[in-house]
Amino acid sequence: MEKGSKIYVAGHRGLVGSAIVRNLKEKGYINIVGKTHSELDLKNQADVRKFFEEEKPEYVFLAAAKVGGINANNTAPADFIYENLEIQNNVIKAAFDFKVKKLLFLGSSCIYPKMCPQPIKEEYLLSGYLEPTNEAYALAKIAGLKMCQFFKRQYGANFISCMPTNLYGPNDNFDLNSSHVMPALIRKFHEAKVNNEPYVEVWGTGKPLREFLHVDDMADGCVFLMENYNGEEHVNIGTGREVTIKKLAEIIKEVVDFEGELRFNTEKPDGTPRKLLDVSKLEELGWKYKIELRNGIIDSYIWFKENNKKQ
Ligand code: GFB
Repeated sequence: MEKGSKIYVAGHRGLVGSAIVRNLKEKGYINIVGKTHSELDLKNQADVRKFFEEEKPEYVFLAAAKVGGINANNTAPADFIYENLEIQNNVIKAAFDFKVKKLLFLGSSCIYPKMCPQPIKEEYLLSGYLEPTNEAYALAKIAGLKMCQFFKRQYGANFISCMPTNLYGPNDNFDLNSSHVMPALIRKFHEAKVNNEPYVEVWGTGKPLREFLHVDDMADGCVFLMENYNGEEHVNIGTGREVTIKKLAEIIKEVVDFEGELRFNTEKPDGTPRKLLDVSKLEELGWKYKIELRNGIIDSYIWFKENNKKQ
């Protein structure tokens, strides 16, 4: 990519897309295009094709998706599979037809089998059953990464994919029904502290292990791949480190400075027991994460307090 190349970041207002835009700007890219949902509905094929025909982006980061935490995924599987397939089909095919030079498709670590060996290597994809709570989203993402592979294999399109682990950071969704665990617990601990409540409810047993990557690190890794990687196989992006949900809750409790207790609600699902990415492929290519978990949580909490006030 040249510094003046026209780069379209699909989903530029979301957690992932906004971080990619920040990273591109920091690196001196000056010609970045974004469209809000009301300006361009990526589920509408005709509108997407018109946009590509008129704007002719040279590079595309496909960071637009219907996303959510365990509850949203588990309760709206039809919406998750259909909307994600629509968005990615429209953008990938338009990128191909209107001769985009390179596209990066973003997926998720939930594409891997529930019980696959840990840490998870890229090659473990499709070696077993998926985790039921996010099967719909995972199937859409698997279709997207395979579609990129097949456009590369059949037509030589330079479409690559990366699979980030659980992400968090500025512009996250802090809605308690649809969010991921990190923003949910930041909000819960903050509100419990402000309201002097005796405890915070944590879903599940607290035993599942998760790996968390700050979205600024993820964005840096995505731009690195766009600049340096042209392979057919997708690439994992993560830290290679994991914590239990209980430990995560304890760290957030400390950061927020809440003095009450944790209560685990085992009526709520745990989801997959463990999903730790093997990030050796990306490290061998020359990229590694920088933001340690506690510092990232402090950063997210500051962002939440500032933006919560504005609402
Ligand atoms: O982040 P999360 O919603 O998604 O939940 P997944 C992770 C773990 O945190 C689960 C527990 O074991 C939850 O039960 N947890 C504890 C909570 N308290 C809470 C809470 O207040 N809210 C939430 N949301 N969780 C998602 C997938 O799975 O991961 C998506 O559904 C995507 O497809 C995403 O891949 C990265 O890590 O279980």
